[in-house]
Amino acid sequence: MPSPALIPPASNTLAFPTGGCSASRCGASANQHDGLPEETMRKVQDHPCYSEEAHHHFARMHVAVAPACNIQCNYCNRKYDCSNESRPGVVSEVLSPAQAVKKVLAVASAIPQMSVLGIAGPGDALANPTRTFEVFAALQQRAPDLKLCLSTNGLMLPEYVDQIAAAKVDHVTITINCVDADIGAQIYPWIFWRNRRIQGREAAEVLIAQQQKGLEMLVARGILVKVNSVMIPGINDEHLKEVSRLVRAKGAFLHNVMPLISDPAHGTWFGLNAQRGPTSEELEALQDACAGDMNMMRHCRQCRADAVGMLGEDRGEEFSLEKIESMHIDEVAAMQRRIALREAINADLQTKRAARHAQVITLHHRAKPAGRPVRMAVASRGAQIDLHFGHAKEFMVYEVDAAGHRFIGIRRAAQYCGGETDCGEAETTLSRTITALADCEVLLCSRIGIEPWGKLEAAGIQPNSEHAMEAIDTALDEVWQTMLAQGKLAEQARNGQRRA
Ligand code: CLF
Ligand code: SF4
Repeated sequence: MPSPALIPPASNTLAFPTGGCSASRCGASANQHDGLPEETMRKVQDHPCYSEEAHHHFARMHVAVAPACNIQCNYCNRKYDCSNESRPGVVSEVLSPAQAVKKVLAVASAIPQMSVLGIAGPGDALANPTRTFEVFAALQQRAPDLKLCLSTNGLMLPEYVDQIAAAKVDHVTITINCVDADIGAQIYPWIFWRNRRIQGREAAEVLIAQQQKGLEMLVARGILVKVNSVMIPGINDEHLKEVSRLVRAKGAFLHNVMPLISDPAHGTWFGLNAQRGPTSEELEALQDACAGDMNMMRHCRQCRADAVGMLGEDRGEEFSLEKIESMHIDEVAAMQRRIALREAINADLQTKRAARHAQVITLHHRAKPAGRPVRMAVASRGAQIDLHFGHAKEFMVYEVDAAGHRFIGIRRAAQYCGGETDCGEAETTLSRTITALADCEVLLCSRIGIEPWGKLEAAGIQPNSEHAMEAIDTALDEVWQTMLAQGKLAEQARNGQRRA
């Protein structure tokens, strides 16, 4: 249990409606945005991590300027990027601040959807404050339309909150894995604090106190805070519900519960000691349990510290230092292009949101709509169904019913069709994908081969490529309506295939 001092007074709470649409359940994106104060909406609407809707339309990039770290997490091996925000086992090349600024301006001129620049490693952004703030200061001057974002373990946060606010950083992620020092001692073997290394429970106590103080100070300054938590079965899984309640009460905007990825090949303490990560069912169940108190992020891709592009894609190779040297960049023209595109996308989304809301209100005033919810998996690069089944590395899973659709999460699958892959390997990959999508009844993609089609169908997952290149939200609703009209959605649960 946290000490009573950690429980905040109610007045500390930043107003955030958990369900703006009181009529019924809208699509997740509609729910998330409805009723937000205008200023918050402005900060969220084109940030791909803070808005599930925005992640289909806007890109982010990270610059790896922060190599050092001031704590040790048992799921981290310092050869790799910070696992608090990155997929373990990934190595990013460290840039100098000047190289980083150059790269940001090059990427932002080539990808007009880019709306956010984040610093998330490869160590901790605030263990490298000079480098981190140098990048932010330069971009504030040269690309002021970009949102600035940073991710930290929180140890040094209280010391830098004023500098963060002065740098116009609107979004901060703090990784908070616990609010109980006994649990913390199982996750953090040591921290480096006031010029000495401290260990065990004492280390966890300091870290937790700093994280909580930093969270309160950021909220008091109107900075949006996302809390990342790594779910470690048997250590903090049950406890994260309490973490969620507490950070919500203190005004955090969003909670991102990420799975521990534990592999002996990564050489982490947890990996070498057979600490397992959660299954996708366990992760989704915890996210659902936390969602009662908190707005949950479910579309995190555990990006690299040098990620470039839409969430889920990595275009880093297009922007090597060598390549950007030869690029011609007109910073002002590029900024104008970004601003114009952003305005057009946001106006379009606003219109769609209003239409969805009107539809939900209409449904609410009719008799309870018939038809059970259906889970559908989608292969996509962004907002449309534009990906071949065999090229998808991941699938977005939605639950669809008469009131709209709700984003459930990302299911990773190795690519079925790798070109060079032999058939035996492809077979294994397909079986893994079928297992990962076992709770889905429909799979939407732009194309699919006959063989995987047959195997998916035999497993009770109906492939559908009729909606290729259509918007995901429209296609989901149309497929559900078609199933309803075909009499497939009687209220009883589907043939034992559903997980929950
Ligand atoms: Fe980067 Fe993080 Fe900012 Fe996003 S990522 S610093 S908040 S701009 Fe996003 Fe990537 Fe998940 Fe992070 S999907 S790992 S949550
Ligand atoms: Fe590794 Fe990040 Fe933890 Fe530091 S904060 S030990 S870089 S996971």
